[in-house]
Amino acid sequence: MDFLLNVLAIPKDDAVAFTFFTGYMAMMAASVFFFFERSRVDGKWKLSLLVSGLITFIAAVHYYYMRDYYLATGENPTALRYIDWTLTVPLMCVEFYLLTKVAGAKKALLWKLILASVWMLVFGYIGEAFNPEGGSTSHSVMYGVLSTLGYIYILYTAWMGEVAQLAKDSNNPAIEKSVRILAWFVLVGWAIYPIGYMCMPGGWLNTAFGWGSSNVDLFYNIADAINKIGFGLVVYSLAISQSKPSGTAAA
Ligand SMILES: *C/C=C(C)/C=C/C=C(C)/C=C/C1=C(C)CCCC1(C)C
Repeated sequence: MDFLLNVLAIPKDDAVAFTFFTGYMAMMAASVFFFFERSRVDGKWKLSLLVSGLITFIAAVHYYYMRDYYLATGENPTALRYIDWTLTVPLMCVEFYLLTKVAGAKKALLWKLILASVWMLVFGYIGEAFNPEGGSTSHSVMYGVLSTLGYIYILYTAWMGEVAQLAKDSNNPAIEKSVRILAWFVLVGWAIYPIGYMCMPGGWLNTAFGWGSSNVDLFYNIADAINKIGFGLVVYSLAISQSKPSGTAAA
């Protein structure tokens, strides 16, 4: 084990570095899986699977660099993190849109979700990147709250708003169920991110429990693996269940 950690340049007691490495591996493996399985689903599902693979692939590339950045500086790779999210969170909105398109989802819905996610991320970035030296509680709370407004909008849309309504109108129990599972991911899985955010200097969990800023990355890395791969797998199993079986003739 020591030798392995040496080869990977991961300090022995550094759980954060370890999650950067395993996160990278998991995202890469998931991408290969989604890209290959794309050929097994019916035409109308291929775009959804491509998007699933792009989400994990974009994350994999960022994890490769974030891991290096973290090992070299010992600091949070905040800019890389937010570039990753600014690309991948809107793509997760695209997944909602593609699933509800069968019930007539309009482009306007997609843009509203994308706008809300960009809102959420811009204020989250300001909160983290411009946190004054030593940390400021008022700064982190103010931008955390602003960011949360965008999060609540997405949450509302997925559970009670347009997305939920369209899923119902699809008259397809499988689509309704999948949209509901994705909504659960947004409610539970996405809620891990604000926990990480509050570990930065001056954040509530930092001042209350002394949780240091390396926990920011720990929470973000765990949340990313759950949400990005989880979202993709939900879409994948729906697509497989709605596709005609093929290749039985060869048996
Ligand atoms: C693949 C990446 C995903 C799904 C990232 C999601 C990020 C969030 C839901 C972040 C939310 C935040 C708040 C609700 C408040 C504090 C600042 C953020 C940006 C961490």
